[in-house]
Amino acid sequence: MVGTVGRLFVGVDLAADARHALAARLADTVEGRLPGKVAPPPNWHVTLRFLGDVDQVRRDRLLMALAGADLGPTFDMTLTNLGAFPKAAKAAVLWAGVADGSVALEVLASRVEEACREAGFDPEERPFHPHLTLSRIRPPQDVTGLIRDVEGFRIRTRVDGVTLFKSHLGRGGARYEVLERFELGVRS
Ligand code: 2AM
Repeated sequence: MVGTVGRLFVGVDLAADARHALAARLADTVEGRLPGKVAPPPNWHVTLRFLGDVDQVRRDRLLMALAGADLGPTFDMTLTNLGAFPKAAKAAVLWAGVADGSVALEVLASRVEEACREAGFDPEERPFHPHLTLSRIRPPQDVTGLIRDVEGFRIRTRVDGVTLFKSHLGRGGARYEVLERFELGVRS
């Protein structure tokens, strides 16, 4: 794409205490046993809208649209239990799920989607499944036992902003650069 500024997505960054709590839970239960390409804790986030390669004009329009959007109030979400896409018996993506707060996240994702459309992006057709990716597994594996071993945690954390990230893909794995953060509960 001409004039691309990179591969962008909008997500919810995880607060440091929740990041530490989840890392501790994994260390206590399945240390060293996560299969596939494991996402390091600094990379953990919940994607609200993946944009792919974006040109400068649309990036700037999106920054304006998100800055001017009413993204709604802050809210709490609870990270709980692991799951897998497409299914635990043949997992390609291992994730931590969202319990309380998943409806609020869905509403937030739809507000972000509105801003994306305002900025000229095509509508997102895929349904929103809030999740926090822990590992990408090729070829897929059965993670049923592993999911069971981690079960039973609840990590409550506040969602108070959304972040526009730039994804840098490299041989050492992905790195996510924060381009801009937009606070919830603030109307500009
Ligand atoms: P994932 O966590 O489910 O893999 C940065 O790559 C973020 O954008 C990740 O959270 C990833 O979701 C998401 N992402 C990457 N490629 C995507 C695609 N083609 N469609 C939707 N989401 C994608």
